[in-house]
Amino acid sequence: MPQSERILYQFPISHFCEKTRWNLDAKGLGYDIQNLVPGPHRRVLKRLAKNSRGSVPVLVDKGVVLVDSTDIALHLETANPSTPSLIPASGPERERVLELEAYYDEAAGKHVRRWMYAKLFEGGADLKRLMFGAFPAPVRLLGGLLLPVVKALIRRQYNLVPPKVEESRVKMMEGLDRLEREIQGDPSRYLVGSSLSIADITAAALYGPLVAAEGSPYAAQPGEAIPKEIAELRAAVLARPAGQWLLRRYQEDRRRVAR
Ligand SMILES: N[C@@H](CCC(=O)N[C@@H](CS)C(=O)NCC(=O)O)C(=O)O
Repeated sequence: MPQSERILYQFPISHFCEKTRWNLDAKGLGYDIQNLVPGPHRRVLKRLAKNSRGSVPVLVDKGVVLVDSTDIALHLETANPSTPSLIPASGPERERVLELEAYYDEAAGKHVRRWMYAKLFEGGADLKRLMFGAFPAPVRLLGGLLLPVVKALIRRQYNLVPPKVEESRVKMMEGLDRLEREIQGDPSRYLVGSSLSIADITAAALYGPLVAAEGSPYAAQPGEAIPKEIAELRAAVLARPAGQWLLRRYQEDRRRVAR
């Protein structure tokens, strides 16, 4: 199939988009990427889909428009039965996979994002590179100029106020505690059954910014200054079985490098 029949609309920095890229890669499906600029992206998405929520990832698969990473995963599974299965077709394993996927969308998706943005902002991280580094030079330039506006939008949209940021840290840690219970402390185990599922992909991709595994879009660049609170929490997480599990999923199951 020509790749342009499947197009992923995304932000390069978004961990929900990393979840969908990993989902597509694990199923061996080709796709083109259309990077969007945060802010103006909403107008592009509205043109694509009446039911747009304004969020990415959005996948257009042979004319079918899917506006949420969970719906994308379900669609890819039914539309491509001969590719590796990431969601069991039926039974209790399917229920467990879908329950864990929904749980990590929240515990890791929403809460990692809020905590990370808050600490990146406070710690003076190079947001221009993180948010716009993958764009062509003119967009990078414009992104740099618009950065204060983009930061204000993020602050408001994700409610980056101290009590919420602290609540998110607690929820992220609860998610890691649950991960350790599910894998019984063994970083070599998958969350459900004996093979990779969308539950593993969801947890590993959405905790991605926190652990910054090699091969993830969040891997540290040479000479990059990492805000102190992020460096400290990252080290504490990597010292735990859950952190080792997250690294292993990238090392062993993420076959394609970040883009
Ligand atoms: N439930 C959605 C969440 C996606 C999401 O929150 N995407 C963020 C980027 S990480 C986004 O597009 N934010 C911009 C916006 O909503 O305007 C999914 O699973 O696809």
